[in-house]
Amino acid sequence: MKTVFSGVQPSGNLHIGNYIGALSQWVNLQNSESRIQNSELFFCIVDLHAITVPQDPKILQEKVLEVAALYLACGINPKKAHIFIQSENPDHPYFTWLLNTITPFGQLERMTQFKEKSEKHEANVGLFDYPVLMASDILLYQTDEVPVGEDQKQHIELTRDLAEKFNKKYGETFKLPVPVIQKETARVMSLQNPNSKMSKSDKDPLGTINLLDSEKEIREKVRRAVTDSGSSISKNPSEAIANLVTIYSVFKNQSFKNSTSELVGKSYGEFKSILAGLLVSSLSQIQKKYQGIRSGDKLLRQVLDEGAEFAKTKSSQTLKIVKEKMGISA
Ligand code: ATP
Ligand code: LTN
Repeated sequence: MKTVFSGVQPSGNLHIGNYIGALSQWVNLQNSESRIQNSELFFCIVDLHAITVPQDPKILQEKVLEVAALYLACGINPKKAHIFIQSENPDHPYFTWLLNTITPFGQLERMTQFKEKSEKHEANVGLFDYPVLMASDILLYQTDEVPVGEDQKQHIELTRDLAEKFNKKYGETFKLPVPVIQKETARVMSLQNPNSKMSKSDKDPLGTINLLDSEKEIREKVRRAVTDSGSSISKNPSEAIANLVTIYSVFKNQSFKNSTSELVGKSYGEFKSILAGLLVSSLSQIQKKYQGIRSGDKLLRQVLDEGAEFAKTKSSQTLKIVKEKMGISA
């Protein structure tokens, strides 16, 4: 039995980078024939991570439900996967405290995401400890695989280090989880700056296409996406164009190579209008499902309650063993 765990922060609007780097991969894992029988899948909405940078409490509550509904709208099936809200399972912060006691301070100081985020926000202790909470999420379920975008690789390496350290100190307890990162699509870049990743917290709204953007917004953002000094698609497109072709490939469900051969010679203007049309039609399907799910939040609540209940039965088994090994009364 293989366990898969991943999560997204409800810290803003989900965008096509989240979809391409994470959600679409989760759906593929969920639906792959070889896995259906013997996988346990957990997809979490990590609200305790989200509050490591400032959030408006009312908006956060709404975003949690929005992200959960988007999981379903993008194709996560609650009959095949357990969807839950991180803060509804108190084992996560509890285990984080235990793991903190074996985490080297210097290793957290080297985390690139911490360095980047602490330049933008006041660095609180929670932001510093973010990777340990993530390690707890993963290790509590004896996870084998963690499907994520490239930016999370360092956090998963830390998770493996902590698992190994715990095993050495207290005896064999944890499996070592591996990151599952799709090479071609691991890092979708901002439409305005091909050197920085598309991100929920990007201040320039034109850089990010959100899953719930209107047709007008999608067309406008694609039209204004930066290109390069050329005028038509070449065999070896530059970074900015390659990023747009990557997005095209994922929604067209074909390889980057096939997309480039299909598009070569097309003017940037023509390509952009094809890409915008594809995004509008793909995202409108997700949006239709999303509206249906949100119109009956009771069902969503039921999915999240069941997810949390199941998650707790699993995590409590691990936590019990960990506490015994560490000499903490159960
Ligand atoms: P923030 O900007 O607030 O840090 P984010 O947009 O990076 O947020 P996360 O919640 O941190 O989103 O990421 C959720 C998942 O989406 C992770 O697996 C992450 O690797 C993936 N992801 C995020 N941005 C991208 C991107 N631009 N390209 C590919 N994958 C991405
Ligand atoms: N830090 C991750 C979100 C996250 C996560 C996890 C991903 C929190 N816990 C456990 C995979 C497994 C991010 O995407 N920013």
